[in-house]
Amino acid sequence: MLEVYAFSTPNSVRVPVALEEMGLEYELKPVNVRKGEQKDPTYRALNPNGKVPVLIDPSGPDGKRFVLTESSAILVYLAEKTGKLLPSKGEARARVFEQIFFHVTGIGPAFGQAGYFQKQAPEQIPHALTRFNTEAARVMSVFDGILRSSKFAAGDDFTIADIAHFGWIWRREFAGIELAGYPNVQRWYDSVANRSAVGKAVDRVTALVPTT
Ligand SMILES: N[C@@H](CCC(=O)N[C@@H](CS)C(=O)NCC(=O)O)C(=O)O
Repeated sequence: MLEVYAFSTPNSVRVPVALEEMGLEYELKPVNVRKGEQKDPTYRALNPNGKVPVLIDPSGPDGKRFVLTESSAILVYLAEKTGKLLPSKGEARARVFEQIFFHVTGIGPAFGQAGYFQKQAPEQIPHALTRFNTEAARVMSVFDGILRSSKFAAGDDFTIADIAHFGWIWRREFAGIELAGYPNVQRWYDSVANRSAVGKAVDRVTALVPTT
């Protein structure tokens, strides 16, 4: 069975969402990033970058065990393995990659840094707060503009581009972002969050957080 090392985090949740949407069975292996388990040498043997998620496919390319890091690379791998949620050619495929790259170079870093400087930095740095809060709001406006004329992130159909965006927008509170000022993102978010596969993945990932 596929194994996913993950925690209740923006990048982790993307992988279970994809697996649920694709109808693949998987086992979730918790890595408590609050306790630093992602830095353990045994975990770093899977991901030298010391971050979640990691996917292990016992039947990877050429039928061999395959370990893959980077949530966006995992989304593409799973889409190509199953032939689902990624158009095979042309503009439709390019639009999916356009959105994934926009997410990983735009929304993801802006949200991550905004949240860090708001909530975790050892000192308040006004310029950093202004810089990353402004950038987080700006990229949300860009995404809202895209969704003004598009049902999903990369066109009329739900794809891995929507899954790529979902993680951080699900965890937007960390970056101090609210959907109130972004009506098209709100409409898109509700439609994605209400998908039964997405709900199942969110429930499974959320359950990884210890209650004691
Ligand atoms: N580009 C990586 C980012 C992974 C990442 O930043 N994961 C975070 C959780 S969302 C993490 O492991 N944080 C703990 C740490 O950085 O030590 C991916 O998409 O997989």
